[in-house]
Amino acid sequence: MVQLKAGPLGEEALRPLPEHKFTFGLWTVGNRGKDPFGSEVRAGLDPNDSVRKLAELGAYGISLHDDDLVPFGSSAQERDAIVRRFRATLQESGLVVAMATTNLFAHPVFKDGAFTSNDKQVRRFAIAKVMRAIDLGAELGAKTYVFWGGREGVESLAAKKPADALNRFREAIDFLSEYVIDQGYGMRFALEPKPNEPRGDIFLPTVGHALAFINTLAHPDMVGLNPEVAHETMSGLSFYHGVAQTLWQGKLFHIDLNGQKIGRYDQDLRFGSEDLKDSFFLVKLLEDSGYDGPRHFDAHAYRTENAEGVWDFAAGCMKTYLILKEKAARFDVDPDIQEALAAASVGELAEPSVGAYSRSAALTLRDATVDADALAARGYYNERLDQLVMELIMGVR
Ligand SMILES: [Mn+2]
Repeated sequence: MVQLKAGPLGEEALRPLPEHKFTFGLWTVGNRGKDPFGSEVRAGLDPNDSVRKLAELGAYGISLHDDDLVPFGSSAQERDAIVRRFRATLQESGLVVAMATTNLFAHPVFKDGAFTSNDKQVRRFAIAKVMRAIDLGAELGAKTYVFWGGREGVESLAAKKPADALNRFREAIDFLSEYVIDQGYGMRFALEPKPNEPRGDIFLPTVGHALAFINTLAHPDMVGLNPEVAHETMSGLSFYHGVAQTLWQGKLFHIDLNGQKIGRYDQDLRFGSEDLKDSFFLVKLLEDSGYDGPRHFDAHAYRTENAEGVWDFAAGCMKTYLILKEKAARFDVDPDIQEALAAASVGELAEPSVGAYSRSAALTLRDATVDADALAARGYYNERLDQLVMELIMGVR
């Protein structure tokens, strides 16, 4: 076996630091283990305690829904007192609020949707709630505002005309874009696709649907994506490919990292705990791409865990990311892997196929004789390449 220059995966390289930009939703470490079949198994956490503990573990920041910090229905006075105390905790701990979002799914008023409820009064209430939540996010310094349309969907296909729903979704995003511009907040929006759960079918179900939707908006430059491992994986899609295309289109504004088995309910498992190979290439992609946004974990501890297990979960998300980051660096210096990449002609895909159009180039190409059988005879050595990747991930090289 080749001995690589890169050192062992020492504790130093695997210690999370603010510069790694790891962030957690308040709702993630605050998850109390409730599921459709059982009640809470853990006590609730004070958001101020969560901030202090995450700072201790080496996180960079947190994210929140409006209601995670300020309970639904709080008075203006209560809100201000809560926010004042929270800002003081952030300042003491050094954590930032990297992203904010709105809870448009928990209250029964949103049972038919928020931006796409058939009831116009509900739609207006939802947009107003988002404006107040954007104000809160701006006050706390959030630069990215996420839209996850959890209730924007149907069980009965007869219940909503999809084109009307998409028009109302677009109307809401366009209106809120103007609000952010008008207030001078300098925030960007990130849409978070999901195929189903809690609705039977949700609008903008995948990265592809959401990217196409952005092109129809009044301020497409302000709007990108917040893709999530679990959501694309639920659809049976490669999250790595989804994120790669999002980056290619300049639309990776934020990312939700977690773990998920294909075809299951939304599991929100610890990052890297399921598809290790897709997670490895995801981390390599993020690190190679120059993406400098938060590495945001939207997941929660198993329902088996007590309060202690929650912090094992949080530390595990960050440690796995850093291990995969180290392994991604080894990928680039492993001579056997580099040789296998060359044998697979990976670099050749970066070369233009035909170059710029000219009539003479086109006719020469069209009329040239090609020995397709000779081309077909070559191998691409993908077996050799993939085995080496697996050996790298499994820790034997
Ligand atoms: Mn999410």
